[in-house]
Amino acid sequence: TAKAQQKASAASTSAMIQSQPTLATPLITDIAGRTENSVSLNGRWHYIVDPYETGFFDYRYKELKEDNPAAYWNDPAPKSKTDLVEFGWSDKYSLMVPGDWNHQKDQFAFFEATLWYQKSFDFTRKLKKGASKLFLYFGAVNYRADVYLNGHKLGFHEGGFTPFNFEVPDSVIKAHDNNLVVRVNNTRHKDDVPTLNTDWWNYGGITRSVDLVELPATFIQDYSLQLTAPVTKDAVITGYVQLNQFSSQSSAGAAQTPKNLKVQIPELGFSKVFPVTGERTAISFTLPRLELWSPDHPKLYTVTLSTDKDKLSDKIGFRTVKASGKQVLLNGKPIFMRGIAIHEEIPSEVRRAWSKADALQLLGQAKELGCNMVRLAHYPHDESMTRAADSLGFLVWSEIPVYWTIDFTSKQVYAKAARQLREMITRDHNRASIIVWSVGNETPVSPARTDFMHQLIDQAHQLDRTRMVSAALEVNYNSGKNVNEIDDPLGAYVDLVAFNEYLGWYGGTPDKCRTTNWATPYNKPLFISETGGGAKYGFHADSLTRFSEAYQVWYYKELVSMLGRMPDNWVGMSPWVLADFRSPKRNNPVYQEGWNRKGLYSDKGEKKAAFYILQGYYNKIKNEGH
Ligand code: GCB
Repeated sequence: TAKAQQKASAASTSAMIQSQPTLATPLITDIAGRTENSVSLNGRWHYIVDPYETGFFDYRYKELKEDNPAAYWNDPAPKSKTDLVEFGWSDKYSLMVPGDWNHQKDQFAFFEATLWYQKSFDFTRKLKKGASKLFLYFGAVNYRADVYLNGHKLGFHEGGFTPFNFEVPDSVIKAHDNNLVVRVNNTRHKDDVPTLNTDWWNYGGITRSVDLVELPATFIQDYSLQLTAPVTKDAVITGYVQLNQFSSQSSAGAAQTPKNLKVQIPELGFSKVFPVTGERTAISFTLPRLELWSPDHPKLYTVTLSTDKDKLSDKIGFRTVKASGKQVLLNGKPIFMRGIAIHEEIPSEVRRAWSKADALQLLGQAKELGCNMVRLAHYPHDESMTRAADSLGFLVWSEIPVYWTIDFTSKQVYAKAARQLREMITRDHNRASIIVWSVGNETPVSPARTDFMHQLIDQAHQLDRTRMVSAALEVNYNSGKNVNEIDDPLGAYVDLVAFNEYLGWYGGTPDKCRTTNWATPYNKPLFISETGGGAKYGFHADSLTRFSEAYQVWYYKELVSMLGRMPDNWVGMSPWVLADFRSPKRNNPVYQEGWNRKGLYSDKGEKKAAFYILQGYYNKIKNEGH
């Protein structure tokens, strides 16, 4: 069929793009657990602002050859005093990594172009040369990164919110004065993911950590350990451990491949050895007396994986989650999601969040609101966020930035979306907190879009069969009907039918909620992935006045009474949004000034009056046992 063909060609496009040598090598899971052999490259980096791409193209706008001395990735030191050099690095021009460039200097507030980063570093090998591999790992760079070490191009990566790594050849690294240069470009393009138009700030730069990681030649590339079933008797854990390379016993490289893999959970006195059966070894074992992970009891176990060559540790929580009929079952019991949507931003400092401290601040605010769930909108957040959610006991919705009107007819765009999906899942598929992978937000219904989204859903299911897959759908909430049906055709493929509604904010006033009801024809759990209205903190007027705190209070009060009439498959919500956030689309000069004001916290962290309405509601339903 046409669909199958489209599917096959999308898959082969993505396979082709993946195998291009200039792209990142397969992602390594659990860089956080590899600290022993890794060197952080965070800190001050030099920069050059290059809106004309002078460091990349010659004056005829042809890409500079790798060894051209005018290319910014090469050493700018003149060889003799007659040499003409028109670029260089100076401490006078430096930026912190990680960190978006926008907040670091006023001149970069609106910058959307190319900026080059440079760092010199020394490197002391810890493992034996020839018996180890070296990788450069980037937590995220928005949007495109071209990475050069000592004049040699390691590769490039596109996508601003997912990690990537490049192998560093032994021939390239030096003991002293390594010259690492990254060309970062955050220009928006129609055929990127996200596309030209979003309701958030396009922060640019090396926004997450950079590490140089040394691993044994044969190392543990990826693993997944999940509680499968049953949860009442002995817990069954299944999954896999994947090595970066495997040589069958008959081939020449046999000596490279470890024979066994060991899985240990010291706290449970568990230790088991599995024979390595290929690049990916299936793992299955039972654990008596396992304490399950849940928001009320976010129990994590230190799990150690080792071969005779490699060893790593991770902190993993074990739980099951699935959509079943009208409910979402966590560890076999129905759960209700008291959620909130969060952007990856520290609004008081007008910057991207990235650190553990940032994650604790945002999740701490969500805790105070009474939440047990967060929707990480609209792109994967830093790994410190999902790790903090694991340890604090939040359920997490994690999403790729397939947002609004990306080009659903393009195979290249599909490949970009699919790669980000794979990177998101590979990084975080051992986080107990994550219960939903979302493949997008408010995508406009059309046959091309539904095929595109359906393929992403299939791919997410293939990559991870242990979690729900969803997408935030749109619904016409101004239809005037008293039952609004969430009947988007994508509902047939998602596990959780999720929709955004702004009844009483976009069009009409909140009293519209009094006559509106919600339903879906799909026999699946129903989730409100967004709802909210704006208010400027400290603006007090009557409740009919837009942007007043009283209007937002009214919105939330009407919402709460409407929720009393939700159908019995309603399993929770994540209102929009935790805190005011920067958006170039919000230009009311009195109340917005470049901020989306739908936060329950202001940009300074003050609680708006509506905060207490939602908090009161969450506390009430929690006390009722939800
Ligand atoms: C939405 C979008 C979200 C916007 C929000 C708004 O539906 O999903 O990204 O920020 O509405 O405030 O309009």
